[in-house]
Amino acid sequence: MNMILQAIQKSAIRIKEAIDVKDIGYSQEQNSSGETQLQLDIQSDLIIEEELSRIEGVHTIASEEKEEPMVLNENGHYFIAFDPLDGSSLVDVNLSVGSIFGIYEGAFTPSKMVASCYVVYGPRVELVFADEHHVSLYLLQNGEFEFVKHLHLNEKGKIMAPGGTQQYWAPYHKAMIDGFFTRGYRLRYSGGMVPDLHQILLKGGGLFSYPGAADKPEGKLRMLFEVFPFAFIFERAGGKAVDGSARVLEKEPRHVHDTSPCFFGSCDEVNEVLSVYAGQQ
Ligand code: AFP
Repeated sequence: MNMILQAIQKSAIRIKEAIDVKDIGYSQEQNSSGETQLQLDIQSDLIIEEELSRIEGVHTIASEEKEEPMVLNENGHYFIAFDPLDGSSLVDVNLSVGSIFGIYEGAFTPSKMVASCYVVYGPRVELVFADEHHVSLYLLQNGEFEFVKHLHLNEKGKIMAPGGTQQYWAPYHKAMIDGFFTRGYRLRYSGGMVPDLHQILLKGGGLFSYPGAADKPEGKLRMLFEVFPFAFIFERAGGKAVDGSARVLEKEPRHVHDTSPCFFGSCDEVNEVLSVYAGQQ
């Protein structure tokens, strides 16, 4: 597992360098050698693939940037699913983005998940790694990720990150979100799930929601690449992660790119989601 964490740290440093170059995002320009310049999220995908393919213990990888999983080592036993650069559209407007990893033993199924990790590329580069025992925060300092502290969620928070297109929200969902704001919760939504969930974790609580809605009944966020890794982290930090009626880690995607409605947060807020949604069943 240490080799995987080191490979993720090396990838993060290389992706940060890629983000910092002048020509970013959706350029299709040709460089001086006549090669087409790659988009940042595809560049990030290749960086991670390169670093993970050096580890014999990694059997299969799956990327949000690729249609199908890729077998690297038949003798390996780790299965790693990742979103190389979530929110890449935000780089152009200089907002924080992130990389997300879910680490499994033997198969891409929540019951086989043994660790998860994400990196935030913001004013600083931070990494959060969760295993069975801890949720640990690391800060990139002088080319090294230094351990900072273990993260825990309080029972209740103060911030709200409500995703999805409001005009398509179910009326009971809108009433619930309005209810939180009426009780003084602060709006903290950037459009990037990594910095938004990172803020809730570091501030000790609150609620991130991306519900099913009229335009996207199954939500927008992908179970394997986005939802399961954060669910693993939030549960180990003492919070909850549900789809409105059940733990998201009890779901089985039929296809690697399947999405799910999702709610992450401290217990008090997620319990309110469960009771509001139960009233609609
Ligand atoms: P992009 O990768 O297309 O920028 O989407 C980012 C994201 O996957 C996630 O990070 C956000 O929470 C969510 O989508 C934002 O979705 P909306 O734009 O519908 O609010």
